[in-house]
Amino acid sequence: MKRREIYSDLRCIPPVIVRIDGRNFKNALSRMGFEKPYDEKFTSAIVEAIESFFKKSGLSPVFAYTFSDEISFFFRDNAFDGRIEKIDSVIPSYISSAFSLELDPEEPVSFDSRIIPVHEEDVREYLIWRQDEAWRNCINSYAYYTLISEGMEEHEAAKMLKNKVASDMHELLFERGVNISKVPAWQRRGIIVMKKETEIEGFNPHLNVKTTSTRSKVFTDYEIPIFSSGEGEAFLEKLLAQKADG
Ligand SMILES: Nc1nc2c(ncn2[C@@H]2O[C@H](COP(=O)(O)OP(=O)(O)OP(=O)(O)O)[C@@H](O)[C@H]2O)c(=O)[nH]1
Ligand SMILES: [Mg+2]
Repeated sequence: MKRREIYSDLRCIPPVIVRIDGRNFKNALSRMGFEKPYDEKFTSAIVEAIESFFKKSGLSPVFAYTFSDEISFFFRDNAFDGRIEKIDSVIPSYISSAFSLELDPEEPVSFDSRIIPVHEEDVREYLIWRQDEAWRNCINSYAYYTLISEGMEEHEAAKMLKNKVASDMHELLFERGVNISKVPAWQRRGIIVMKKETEIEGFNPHLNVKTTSTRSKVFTDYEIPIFSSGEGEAFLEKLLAQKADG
């Protein structure tokens, strides 16, 4: 029977990005009563799940980028010897279980998973692409739920927004008192979770000397820059200079 496990030798070569996405979260999050378009409790639970992954999964992503119900992890090391089945099952299942324990153990959730092989120099382009999607998603969902809150039917709101460009939606929202450029940065640009090395000052009583050691701490950044800007370029340069494990 073992020889029938025909996919178990499929492997990828690092570096890779693993992107997971909540399955059917539109309905699942509605059922759980989360606020629309953005709910802080939902986003906190996603961030807690990612932080737990960094601390306890035994895997060492360089960073994670998240918005809405998706998370991208960047790996430089050869997690699970590159075995596709392992990567695509263990990572989403860890996040599903951490997320459910954090939020509502009565509501099981699942995430799909895909692996994107990249070169180090592709990471910026990848992140710019996902952040553009975060922004599109932000402006779209604010416009959609603002129309719904005015009493418009779902299909009418969807029809009204179809084929509208970002500047039209900006205008539509502004007329209704929502300044989209002033909503929290994490909603417009997404969130980065990473390990950060910090210097710890100590004291060695035997030698009677001050000591310094480095520890890595998981750090979540809710105020990230626009990746395609100059500030964003400097931010990513620093982010990618981080070691995978420390
Ligand atoms: N209420 C609420 N919904 C959210 C929030 N963040 C993301 N979502 C929902 O998550 C969905 C994510 O989009 P998709 O991944 O394309 O949709 P999905 O329903 O998860 O469907 P599949 O991923 O194809 O299984 C959005 O449509 C939103 O409805 C939030 O903070 N609050
Ligand atoms: Mg989804």
